[in-house]
Amino acid sequence: MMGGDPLLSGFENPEDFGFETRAIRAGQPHDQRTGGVVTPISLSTTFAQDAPGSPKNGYEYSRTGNPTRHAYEACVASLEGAKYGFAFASGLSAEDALFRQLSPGSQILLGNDAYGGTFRLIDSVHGKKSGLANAAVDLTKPEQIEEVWTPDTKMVWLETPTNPMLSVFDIQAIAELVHNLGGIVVVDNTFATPYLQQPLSLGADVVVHSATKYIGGHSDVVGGFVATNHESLADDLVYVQNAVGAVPSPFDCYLALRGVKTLPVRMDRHCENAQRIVSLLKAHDAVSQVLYPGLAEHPGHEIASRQMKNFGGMVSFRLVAGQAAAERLVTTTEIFTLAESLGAVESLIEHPGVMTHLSVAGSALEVPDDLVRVSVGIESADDLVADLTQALDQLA
Ligand code: P1T
Repeated sequence: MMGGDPLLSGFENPEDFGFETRAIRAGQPHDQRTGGVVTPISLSTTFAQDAPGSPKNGYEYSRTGNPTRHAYEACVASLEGAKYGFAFASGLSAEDALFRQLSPGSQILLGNDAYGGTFRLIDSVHGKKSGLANAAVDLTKPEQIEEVWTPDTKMVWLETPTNPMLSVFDIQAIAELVHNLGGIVVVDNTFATPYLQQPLSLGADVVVHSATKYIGGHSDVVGGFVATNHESLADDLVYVQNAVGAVPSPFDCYLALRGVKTLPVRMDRHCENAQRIVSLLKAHDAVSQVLYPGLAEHPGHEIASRQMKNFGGMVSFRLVAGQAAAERLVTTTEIFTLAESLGAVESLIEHPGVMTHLSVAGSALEVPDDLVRVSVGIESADDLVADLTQALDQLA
């Protein structure tokens, strides 16, 4: 999103409005021709020009720029408090655009818990094939960054809360330290969303999302997003977005834009329902440990209370009876559907060790095999509690 859509006007200063208003209106002024209040799905792949190289209204080719995509980019950038936002075809292609900014031989420091696909992209695609080095760091101890920092280290990549262990890292402390060392900090804000956490305001340089999750919110669109306030990085990102071409379709942008309008109300309910699930899990004998930043005993609780508005809809837990129990439990729920992904209205349950995090097996990011992760949806909390209770009771 470099500049607005000249055909749309109004709501030019989204920063004057609250988050909930921006979620519905930022980047989405009424259509001047029809008065339509919903951003049109702009399907045209190409746009008429007045003279060679002089597009009529700033658009020339839909990979380079598309009105529906620009509306969506302006909206999510505004929610992240960013000047620049770029939509990608998936979370991983958004991440890829950032890794492409680093020259071969550079090193990325990575939190020691992250989505398995992110690790695979860093370690296998950009590591073994394109010469980027990586090292995993326990970012709950930011001082460890200094210990492993080399002249080639350029970027610290972190999720907070992390997927799937729900660890919490202090964005402000890490950003200060990394800036002193001359690097940049990227925060994957997928679990928290901009409603609960604003990494750029805490000093992060870049925010990345799997928009497939809470931003879309309905399990019907795969997408990714990058937001930043750095102009030169924005120039490089817009270049890669066009030159590589991993852009979402206009319909995907429409779905994500439609989904993000309800992000605040969905997140409030996700957090409430997660709290109910956490209480159930804490009280159940089959559960050995509950991982949720909202718990007072969570090691990151104090940081999360400071840097998040609430604790989110993701909950992980470990089972007394180990891996077999975890694999059985995930097949005995009815409302919690056994599936990968997260962040949508429906509740999902999964076994990270053999599903979303299989690609970290044997690495510093390996996850315990007795771990179960739930994405708590916005169904009736009573139904969710009853469903998980009957499944846990079967383990007795
Ligand atoms: O799936 P995709 O839209 O490409 O996004 C990748 C991604 C990036 N970052 C985080 C924190 C993620 O959780 C994901 C995708 N995660 C899952 C599919 C999952 O079930 O954990």
